[in-house]
Amino acid sequence: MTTSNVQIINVAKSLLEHNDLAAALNREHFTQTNVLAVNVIASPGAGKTSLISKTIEILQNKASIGVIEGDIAGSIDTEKVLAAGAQDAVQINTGGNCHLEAGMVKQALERLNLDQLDIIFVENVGNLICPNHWALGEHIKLCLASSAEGSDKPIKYPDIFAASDVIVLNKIDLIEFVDFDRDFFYESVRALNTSAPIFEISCRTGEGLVEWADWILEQHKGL
Ligand SMILES: Nc1nc2c(ncn2[C@@H]2O[C@H](COP(=O)(O)OP(=O)(O)OP(=O)(O)O)[C@@H](O)[C@H]2O)c(=O)[nH]1
Ligand SMILES: [Mg+2]
Ligand SMILES: [Zn+2]
Repeated sequence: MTTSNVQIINVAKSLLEHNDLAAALNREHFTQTNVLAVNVIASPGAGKTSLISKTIEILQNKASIGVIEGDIAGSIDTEKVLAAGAQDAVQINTGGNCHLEAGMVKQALERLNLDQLDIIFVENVGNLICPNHWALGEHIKLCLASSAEGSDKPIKYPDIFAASDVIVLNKIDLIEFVDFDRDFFYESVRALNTSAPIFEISCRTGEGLVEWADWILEQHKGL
């Protein structure tokens, strides 16, 4: 059987191209309103909501922070960031989708007053794989790892570590309990990404959080 006349529609490619266009519009919207957009990507439970909440608390007198929360279901994380002092927050329930897409963020932006915000954190669905391929219009792609997941994550999920603008290692208070090999982690990250700053933090003890918060504030000023 010959396949020369078979027409193939590459759905995945066309969906991603469509997403990239929507992401570019979101990004323009963020930039025009002087809002720094941060796409927070990590596996489930690494500490995304904890990092966002702590950052809001530390920057409470320095920056007005909004949050877009992406979850399969529920609004627990939105309640947490509002309790931490977020200026505004919107929950997206993806209904099963394992990543956020630019169109979802566009809908969330219609509910937020960007003129009142300096920084928006978008907490992506817990997943180190496909969120990397779906641009949201962010200025900064943040890869959050935690010591409890093990030091081999950069080796196993190289794409997200390679593509990120900043890497945050959370739960450093647990390093000694979970046999996290810090040197191996750094070597693996640097083999993939030579330029992204790496911050070590603990949302439990507060270690490293002020340095991280200062850096993100500087990124807003540099927009
Ligand atoms: N020991 C320790 N626990 C932490 C730290 N940061 C977060 N946790 C705990 O880790 C658990 C998950 O934290 P979350 O901030 O909810 O993680 P998440 O990435 O938002 O989780 P999902 O939204 O469910 O994917 C919670 O029980 C936190 O209290 C830390 O630095 N050290
Ligand atoms: Mg969360
Ligand atoms: Zn996905």
